[in-house]
Amino acid sequence: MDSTHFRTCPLCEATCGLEITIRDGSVRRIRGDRDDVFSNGFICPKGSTLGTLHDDPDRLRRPLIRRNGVHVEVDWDEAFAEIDDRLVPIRKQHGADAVALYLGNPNAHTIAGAVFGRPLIQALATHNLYSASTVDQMPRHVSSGLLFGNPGAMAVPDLDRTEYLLILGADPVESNGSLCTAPDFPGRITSIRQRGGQVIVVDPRRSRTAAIADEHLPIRPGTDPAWLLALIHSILRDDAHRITLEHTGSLESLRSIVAPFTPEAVAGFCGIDAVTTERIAGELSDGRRAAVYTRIGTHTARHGTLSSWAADVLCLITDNLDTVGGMMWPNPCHGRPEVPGRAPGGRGFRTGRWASRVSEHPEVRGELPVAILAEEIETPGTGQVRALITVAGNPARSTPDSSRLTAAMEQLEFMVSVDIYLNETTRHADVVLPPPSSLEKSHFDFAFYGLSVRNVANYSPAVFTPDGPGEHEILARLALIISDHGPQADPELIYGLVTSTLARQATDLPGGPLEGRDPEELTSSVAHLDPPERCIDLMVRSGPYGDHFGDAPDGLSLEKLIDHPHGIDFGPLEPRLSGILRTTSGTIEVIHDAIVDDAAVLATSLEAAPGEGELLLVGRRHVRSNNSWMHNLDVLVRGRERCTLLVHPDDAERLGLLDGQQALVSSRVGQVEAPVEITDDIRPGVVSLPHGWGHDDPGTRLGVARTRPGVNSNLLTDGAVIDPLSGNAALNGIPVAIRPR
Ligand SMILES: Nc1nc2c(c(=O)[nH]1)N[C@H]1C(S)=C(S)[C@@H](COP(=O)(O)OP(=O)(O)OC[C@H]3O[C@@H](n4cnc5c(=O)[nH]c(N)nc54)[C@H](O)[C@@H]3O)O[C@H]1N2
Ligand SMILES: Nc1nc2c(c(=O)[nH]1)N[C@H]1C(S)=C(S)[C@@H](COP(=O)(O)OP(=O)(O)OC[C@H]3O[C@@H](n4cnc5c(=O)[nH]c(N)nc54)[C@H](O)[C@@H]3O)O[C@H]1N2
Ligand code: SF4
Ligand SMILES: [Mo]
Repeated sequence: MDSTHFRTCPLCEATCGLEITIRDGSVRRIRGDRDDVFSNGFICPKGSTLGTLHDDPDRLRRPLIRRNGVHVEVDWDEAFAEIDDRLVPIRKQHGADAVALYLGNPNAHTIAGAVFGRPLIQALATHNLYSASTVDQMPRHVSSGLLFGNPGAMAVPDLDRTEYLLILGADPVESNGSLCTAPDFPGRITSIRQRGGQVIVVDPRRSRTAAIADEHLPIRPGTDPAWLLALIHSILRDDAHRITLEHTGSLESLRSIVAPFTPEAVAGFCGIDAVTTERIAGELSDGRRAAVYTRIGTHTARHGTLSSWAADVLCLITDNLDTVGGMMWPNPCHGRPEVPGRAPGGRGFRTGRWASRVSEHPEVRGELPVAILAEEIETPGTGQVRALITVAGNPARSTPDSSRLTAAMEQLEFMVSVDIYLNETTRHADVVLPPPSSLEKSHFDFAFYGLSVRNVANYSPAVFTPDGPGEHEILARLALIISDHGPQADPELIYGLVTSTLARQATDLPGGPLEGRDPEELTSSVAHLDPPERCIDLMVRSGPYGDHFGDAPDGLSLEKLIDHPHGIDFGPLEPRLSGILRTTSGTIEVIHDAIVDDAAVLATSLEAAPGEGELLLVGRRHVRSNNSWMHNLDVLVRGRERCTLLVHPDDAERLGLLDGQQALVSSRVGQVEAPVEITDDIRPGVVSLPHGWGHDDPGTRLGVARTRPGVNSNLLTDGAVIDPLSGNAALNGIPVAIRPR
């Protein structure tokens, strides 16, 4: 007997609906759910592999303990007891900072990561908190924090209504989009053109996204902020009479920030001529609905925050921020409901409340840059990192100068990893705790409904029953061990804490729909549910579309979500600036010393024209890959080698490289050997290697990945190059030298 299950794909940010057919306890077929209110049947090659992932014999089902260098399977009690025996004493003897935590990307895709990571962070109370955010989107949190006082409120392009989309450093045809949740992003780009709009892609490589756009501008890597400032410069010069910035003085200060960045001055630096820059500035400001979308290529750069800030300021001065077809903010169903009549504003945004011990990098959102984790492990002294917990992360492949971090991990006194594979990172762990597979977990996209191009919601129950603890229980038990409650403590202690906090947030919101209600009434009405579901129900019922625990009986609840397996659509985005503003002034705050100073630093490099023979390394993604961790599925890795070094024919000739030949690529920090793929899709002077490969380390359990290992591009990226405003690593525009092997 077949049974059919509908669920949201948890693998990337696109949140596609899947239709999963089960027969005799295993997955027969996965296809796109045609009735999904948001994805309408769209699926990519990864979405259909959830069954293969679930069945992968290398996926860990039982905890591992490393004994004499070899990982052996143990039962859950033994694994938690080992952590209690070895981790707690380190913390007691050397203090809270001696234990570091690294949270990887899939935490944004699990309920456990969204809700039960917080108690673990609180229990650890360490300054050594790291995550994939500082090799990813932290610049955009900071620019949103500076401009709107709200680092969580990152504006997204209103894809379905814009008439002009300027994309910098993103390749959504491969990645399916990021910080912009839009299933079938490629289709939505094509629709912009079909309704008469234009799409411009700025990328050193003619990506597949560039190939379906109206225009491709092959910019020199690392120079986007200069070009964006030149666009602002051009608009202020021509259209200043139309621009109203609320803060008197902002316009003059903005003018002085962009003064050095004339379209002429940046032309040689960026590789985009002044006429083109002036034209794009004109198109952005001629009154059409336009959005400026920046992503990985611009964020993972030395001036990532400045780029992200400039992109939003461009939209602000052209009346394309918080307007239909411009950059807008979603109103997620689990978010804080808007309170009518409440004055906009809040406590503002601050970084640098503390600094890292060795290089004194400021904290940002409670985190330190992951690029400095290695030095915090290596450098002796009070606060030295002696133990590490990783949850859903592979920093040995995803962070810069990873050979240094790998060596540092060997030096740790103790390491725990919560992960489904024994890979390049978790092989260093003394204890590995495997959560259930995706199909054994329920799913709800806490992270992505706040970044989505429509306001939607979908809840997916688990398809299979796990035979071990859920990921939320693993995190809860870790938090209890850290806080010295021991390995046998009841995780209900943590669940209770989490739900009562959520309930109190709802009942304490001044003017909110549940103000004055008894938080215990709320928690007891969800008490019969599983812990993740209690949180979902609490949040959506108190949220903007919620049933408000009886006050709005037709409103949203978990039950209603369960009744709608294809999701619920709350409609297109609506202007809501006052709902997201948390600046102390209650207005958008454009000018900040940190921005002024960083633009001045950038201005000094405009003079330095590209050197003769310059070679800059950039990354790329492929639709059949997902960061470092889906290379163990034969269906995804079979076929043509994808971990290749893209080289322009002119460079290949100059360097004496032949197509298919191995090349030695070296940077300040390391060297790799990769096969050359000659293509005029890449700008001369730029080479590209994807990240997340290099699966030939000893001691891993990745039988398929090992046969197609590829090389680790983060052996070349330089941990010393960090955006000082956000702590984000620069992973693109890395100077390299190349020679044939
Ligand atoms: N050079 C270069 N480096 C990059 C990038 C780049 O563009 N270029 N991109 C950066 C970006 S954007 C990111 S987000 C980071 C990613 O950095 P990481 O998050 O450190 O790396 P991932 O490869 O996503 O590893 C995810 C890990 O989670 C495990 N996992 C998968 N599903 C689950 C689950 O449900 N629960 C648990 N507990 N574990 C799970 C996988 O086995 C894997 O070990 O890499 C960054 N690194
Ligand atoms: N298939 C697949 N999908 C994924 C992932 C994956 O690994 N594989 N990872 C997921 C994650 S964690 C994330 S964060 C997103 C990322 O999603 P995207 O931001 O779309 O990331 P990429 O596809 O790497 O595209 C980055 C582009 O930036 C270009 N670039 C490099 N340097 C520069 C520069 O200096 N300036 C400009 N303008 N462009 C530059 C590169 O050539 C590349 O085409 O994708 C997510 N989706
Ligand atoms: S695009 Fe992303 S969410 Fe959609 S099926 Fe592919 S991996 Fe899953
Ligand atoms: Mo990412």
